[in-house]
Amino acid sequence: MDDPEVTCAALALGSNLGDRAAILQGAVSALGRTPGIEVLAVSRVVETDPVGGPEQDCYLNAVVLVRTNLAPLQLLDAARAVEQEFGRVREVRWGPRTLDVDVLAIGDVVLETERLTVPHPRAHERGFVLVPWADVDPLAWIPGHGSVTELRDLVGADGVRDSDIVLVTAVDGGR
Ligand code: A4P
Ligand code: MG
Repeated sequence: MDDPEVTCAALALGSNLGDRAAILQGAVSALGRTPGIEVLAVSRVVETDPVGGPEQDCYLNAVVLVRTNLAPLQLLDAARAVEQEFGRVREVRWGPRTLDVDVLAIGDVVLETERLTVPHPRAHERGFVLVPWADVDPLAWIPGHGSVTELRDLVGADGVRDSDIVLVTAVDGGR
């Protein structure tokens, strides 16, 4: 952590198409293989009712904490590269997807550009984000909105259920 450009970031994973658990685990591993990203921890996996969009199946959601020396837009590009690896096709906004990787927060960075808004503009109001985020980082803070744990308690966990799926930070560690 001597490098002043290294920051911690939180990424949200969501999947509601295909082998959702395998896809989430593959995404964690792919993030860990990305140069400039180190996976620090992964939340428990929750099964969640879809929010918005067309009628669609339930999601699995999780939150990953990483340490990175990538600039914010590079981190977004890395997230999108991982989505692509799992065949993500964007057709309908908020529609079903094999994998969604969103940037929730990057340290205390606040920025709004055409391609990237940080913190994620809807993270503070979504149980499917706040429940796993508070689980993996109870002291997390969303700039401009407050404590993730307090926001989770405020928003509640309607439509968010525990699953027995456990993700690990590295499945192919050392290989
Ligand atoms: N973008 C801007 N800021 C960010 C950011 N912080 N992280 C831009 C990621 N992307 C960001 O995203 C649309 C555009 O947002 C991109 O061009 C990117 O440059 P997308 O991933 O292409 O499309 P999307 O995910 O369908 O749209 P959006 O608005 O990101 O949707 P959300 O807010 O991610 O919601 N219900 C449950 N239960 N679980 C879910 O995971 N996910 C969604 C998607 C809806 N309902 C859900 C879930
Ligand atoms: Mg998205």
